[in-house]
Amino acid sequence: MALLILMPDRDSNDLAKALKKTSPGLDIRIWPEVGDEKDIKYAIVWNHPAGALRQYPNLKVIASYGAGVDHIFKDPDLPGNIIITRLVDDSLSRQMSEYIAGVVLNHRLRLTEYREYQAAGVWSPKAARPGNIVCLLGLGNIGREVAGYLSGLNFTIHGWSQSHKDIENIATFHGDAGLCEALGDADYIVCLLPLTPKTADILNKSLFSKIKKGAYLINAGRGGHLNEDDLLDALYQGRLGGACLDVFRTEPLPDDHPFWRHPKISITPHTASLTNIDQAASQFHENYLNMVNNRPLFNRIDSAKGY
Ligand code: NDP
Ligand code: OXD
Repeated sequence: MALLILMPDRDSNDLAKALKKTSPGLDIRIWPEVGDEKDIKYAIVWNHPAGALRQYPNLKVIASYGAGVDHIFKDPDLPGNIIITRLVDDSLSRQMSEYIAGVVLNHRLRLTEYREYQAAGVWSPKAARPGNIVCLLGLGNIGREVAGYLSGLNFTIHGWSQSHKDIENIATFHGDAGLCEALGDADYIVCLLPLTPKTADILNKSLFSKIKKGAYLINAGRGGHLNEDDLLDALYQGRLGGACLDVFRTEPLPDDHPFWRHPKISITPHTASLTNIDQAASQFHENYLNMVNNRPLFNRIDSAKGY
């Protein structure tokens, strides 16, 4: 019985080392040096090639090397009847909270603007931007933590989710009917949704038509949430005052992409919140043992919902 690491664009050796530290006896195979394919029962994946998971006839569990699982579901040739899990950990939520707070405060305090004035030798004091309402699209493990962090900084939080939520100090909204109200008069719109057929392209012309004029967009969910042409249009029309994007339809962002040089767009290279290898290794190991001992696995995905 063996565990496979299948992450073509990540350093698999670091994860293998962390797993070995937790469990020296574990039989770990690093793709593409898989050995006997029949041995593989548990696969840790990130951006695996489509169809690759079909090759393991005894595969029982696919574990995402991150919080998101869209990279798994986009494989049209995924084997059926398999348990899919994802990472849920404090470190992911904490990093995201700091990232979102950093971006919001940077915009509110005009820090990037002053850097530009500095480059031009201009002394131009201005008051901080007044807006302090943040609308979080997604109130899951990460969204809820971000909400608490920002409300501790005295921001007013609106949160939107699929199902009804009751969270202290947050105005909550849910479902299609609640979206318009959640966006309402928000100064910052933050996407922390999973990418599913229902949320794909959600940051589009129709949503931008419902927001407060000049609001600031932060997308740390997935590139597939954003209609890129609609964003460019909304920035040009002034519907949006600016945007900070961490995730993109194509990553790395292609050299000739218009976002690179857009004066109202800030870019970070999918680093809002990075998987902590040691925490991940300990979760994978625990769930691997759950599988071996026929115990229920934690952080399972509901395949019908897609997250
Ligand atoms: P969760 O599954 O815990 O939460 C998802 C949230 O989105 C839930 O509140 C859910 O509602 C809501 N949601 C899902 N579908 C809809 C819908 N159709 N309409 C309204 N709300 C919806 O995920 P996490 O919080 O752990 O992670 C969220 C995403 O963040 C990940 O999927 C990933 O894409 C992204 N991410 C990005 C990172 C980065 O570095 N940029 C790092 C880590 C994650 P409900 O609660 O009712 O189910
Ligand atoms: C994740 C990510 O989903 O890093 O964990 O995007």
